[in-house]
Amino acid sequence: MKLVYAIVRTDNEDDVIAELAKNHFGITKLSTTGGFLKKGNTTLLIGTEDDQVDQVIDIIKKECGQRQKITVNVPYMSGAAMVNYGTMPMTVEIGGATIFVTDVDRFEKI
Ligand code: 2BA
Repeated sequence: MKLVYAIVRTDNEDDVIAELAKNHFGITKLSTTGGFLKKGNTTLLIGTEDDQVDQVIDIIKKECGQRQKITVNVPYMSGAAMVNYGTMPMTVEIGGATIFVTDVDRFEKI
């Protein structure tokens, strides 16, 4: 058995969850925050059999769409510490999903 962690944009979560649920996958949704942009995103935990992992990833791919470039203002500090704080524009890629697949040693519902 595997546990899939999928970090998706909050905009995409409803579509991904609906399609996974339609295909009878169990899902837990966590409200999370990206460490870089400090914006809300959604982490889905999906426990599934090994031979269904590709189907899970295909659904996530289809519902999350292509990655796209956006420009965001990220904080920076210049000069002496604690003196000059500001933001600077930076282009980052968002969208799609970040997926980790891990082995599950034991799974029980009690
Ligand atoms: P954030 O950490 O808020 O990152 C948002 C986007 O900013 C990233 O998109 C990436 O394009 C860019 N980015 C992140 N760290 C960067 C850095 N140190 N320098 C320059 N640009 C950077 P994604 O790669 O699609 O990641 C989307 C979200 O997935 C991340 O949100 C984070 O919550 C999660 N994530 C991505 N990689 C991860 C990893 N290796 N471990 C755990 N979570 C991860």
